[in-house]
Amino acid sequence: MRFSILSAGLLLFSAACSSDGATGKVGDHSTLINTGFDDMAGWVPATPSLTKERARSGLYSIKTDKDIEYSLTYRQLLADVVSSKPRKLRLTGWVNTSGPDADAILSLQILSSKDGSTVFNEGVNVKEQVKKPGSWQQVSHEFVLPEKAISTDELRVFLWRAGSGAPVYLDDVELQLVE
Ligand SMILES: [Ca+2]
Repeated sequence: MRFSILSAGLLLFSAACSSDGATGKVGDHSTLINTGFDDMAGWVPATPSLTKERARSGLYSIKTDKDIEYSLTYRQLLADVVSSKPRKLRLTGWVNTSGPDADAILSLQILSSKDGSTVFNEGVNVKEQVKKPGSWQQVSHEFVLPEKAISTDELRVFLWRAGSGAPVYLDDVELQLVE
């Protein structure tokens, strides 16, 4: 699935996702990002996307709804996430939808550091994978990155409201280096 997100808007904040300093090296299936969002409260600008309405871990998750098109967003240079050129990344998250019409895309995006143009933009359609509203379900996808992605490009991970605007919650997000 491809879609265009060029106007990410004001709700894009740099999220201080925790990462394990012992990982992030090529050669194993390293965990590059691993967060349950609970450490972020107080450290990021106030945003309605960071919510205590539902949580799989701790007290917090992030959400999209009728007023939040883009969730709190992870933004980091590729070079600061992984030490050499990644070819394949696995993104995993736990999603809780508020009803059968709730829809969102768990998105992985790479933007050019030169001009902000989109180098890569794919996502996991939550509605296609989550069949039981109200319960936490895991979604996962492996993204094959294009050869043109370079270390100075910016990696973004976020939830994008794609459908009705009914709330969709995301918790316990992990990004792994596959190869
Ligand atoms: Ca949490």
